[in-house]
Amino acid sequence: MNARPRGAAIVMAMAVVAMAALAATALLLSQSTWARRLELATQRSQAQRGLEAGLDWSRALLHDDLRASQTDHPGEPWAMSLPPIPIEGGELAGRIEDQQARFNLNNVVRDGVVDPVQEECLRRLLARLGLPAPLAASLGDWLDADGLAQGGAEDAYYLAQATPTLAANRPLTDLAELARVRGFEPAVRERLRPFVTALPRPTAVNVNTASAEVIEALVPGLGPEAARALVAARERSPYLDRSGFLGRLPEGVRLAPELISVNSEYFQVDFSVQVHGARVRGTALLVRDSASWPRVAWRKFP
Ligand SMILES: [Ca+2]
Ligand SMILES: [Ca+2]
Repeated sequence: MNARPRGAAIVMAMAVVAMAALAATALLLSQSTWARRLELATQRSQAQRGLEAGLDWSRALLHDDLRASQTDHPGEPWAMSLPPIPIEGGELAGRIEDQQARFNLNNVVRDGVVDPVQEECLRRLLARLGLPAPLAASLGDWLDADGLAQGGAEDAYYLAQATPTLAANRPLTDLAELARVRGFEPAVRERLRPFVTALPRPTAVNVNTASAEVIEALVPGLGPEAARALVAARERSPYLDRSGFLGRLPEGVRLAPELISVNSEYFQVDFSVQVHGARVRGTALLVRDSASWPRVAWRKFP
């Protein structure tokens, strides 16, 4: 063999070796990426199981609470935030929040028709929060069954928008739906969020958990100072029944008893779980309407 072909053969052999080395490196890399992905997926599914455990824990806690007490107030075990607790490879944290501490926006319409008493409560809440009064009529038209604009907006308005849509003419399924209602700009929704909820049926406000703002909205002529006094009074001992609360209203102030309760059926649970590099969050609405195990009305789990 002369020198030239031999040299070429050596170069060729070196190239083959180099390519093989490159291929092996690429394979190793893709294997390690794959292994990492698999590890993350495993951690994620562990974290999801953690969320399920959190939900079961909440249901058990609420179930036990119903057997132990006729009232629901912030001093009860369900109301304490769960500090991060260790689980295998990570931690679980969360809390349960009474949704009847808030004004249920779906109360504004009952059986397809605006309920003037509830609409008035919403107007007072809007005024208390410094938000425009016409929002109440906007919501009323969005929720009521008819297509007749009564101070708010119906299909004609929603069809004329950049993204045409129709008025829902039914209860809100979720607070996020407010974004579609006339006037409920992001800043408005942000201001309202801590005080309102959207529950699947009409509900009373639990005066043992509601904020002073929500209580003030319920009671015509109450005012902020008296509302704060009613909240302060329950901190010493919760209201045991409606008349316990009604009896503390200032002279001359009246409230329809059916607007309030001292216990609750709707609770929202929020959990976050971290397992090594994976973190997941979940939210669910629980209904506890009898001595049976609380039901899940909806859940947003990954
Ligand atoms: Ca209770
Ligand atoms: Ca309507």
